[in-house]
Amino acid sequence: MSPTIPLDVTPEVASALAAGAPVVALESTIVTHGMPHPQNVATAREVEAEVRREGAVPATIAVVDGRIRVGLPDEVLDWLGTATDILKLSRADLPFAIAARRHGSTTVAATMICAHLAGIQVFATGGIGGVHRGVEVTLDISADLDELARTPVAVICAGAKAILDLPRTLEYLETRGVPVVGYGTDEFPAFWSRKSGLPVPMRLDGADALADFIQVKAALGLEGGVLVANPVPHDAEIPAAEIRAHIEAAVAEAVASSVTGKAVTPFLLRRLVELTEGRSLATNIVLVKNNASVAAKLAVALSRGSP
Ligand code: PSU
Ligand code: MN
Repeated sequence: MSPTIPLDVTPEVASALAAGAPVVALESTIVTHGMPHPQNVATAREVEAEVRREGAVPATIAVVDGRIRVGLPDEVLDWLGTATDILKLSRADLPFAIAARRHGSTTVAATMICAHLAGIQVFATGGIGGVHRGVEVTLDISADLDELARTPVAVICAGAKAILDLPRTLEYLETRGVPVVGYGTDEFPAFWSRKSGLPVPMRLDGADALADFIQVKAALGLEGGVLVANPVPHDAEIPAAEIRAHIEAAVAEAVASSVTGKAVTPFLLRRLVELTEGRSLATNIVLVKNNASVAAKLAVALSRGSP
């Protein structure tokens, strides 16, 4: 007998989904591995509030005691914010955490999988994982990219993190047939910076245009998600020229200290907060909230378009 999926959806999220009301999925790796305490928990709450402000229901996702939780009560979020035994889950280890009854935070890839299982179409994060610098040596390509190619969830982000090889990240997404949409921009944003120097393959302005695009893609029977690249607001950005040297220093340190695998992204984010004296964290917080707001507008537009 095959086991049933251990999926716990909060009553609020479940009734919104049943009514066709807008819901936005949120990830939890940003809480456990992406930001320091207490900003991690405070940001998660502000992001949820942003989703509500735009008229949608937030559904933060994590695995607790081997059960997928969609919608997290305050006390669980508080616990995640300081716990040290939380696995960083992607596609490969989501079933491990469930079978071994472990706790895990969900990355972009795992959040997409869980959101889709719950019936959620829209998800906001900070920046997706991508092709790492030095990929010729390490072959480090985030599983987020392949997930975008297979799971039908729209991911709103501020581009890919600028610690990555952005030209190769875009090439890989193109190869895998993932639509990368600039939201009100012609240029692919670089997480902390609004500009990367790289054009986006397509641009859409406004939530209704995004919703139309997603519905046409679904009607064509095309599998996979959509990556919506939404630049950080002007007043919060760190221009690329200012952060470049810090990124290069952090990447060199990671190589020198033999940091590999899942530890790479958390290491680089942490070092950048130190090297920028907190500025990169402040920018990260603003961009996640900005993505949550666009995601909620998109979820609202999609719910209007649904029969
Ligand atoms: N966005 C942020 N901070 C983060 C992440 C996204 O602002 O920490 C996380 C996401 O969970 C993403 C992960 O999936 O970083 C990428 O990890 P990796 O490079 O190991 O795939
Ligand atoms: Mn990796």
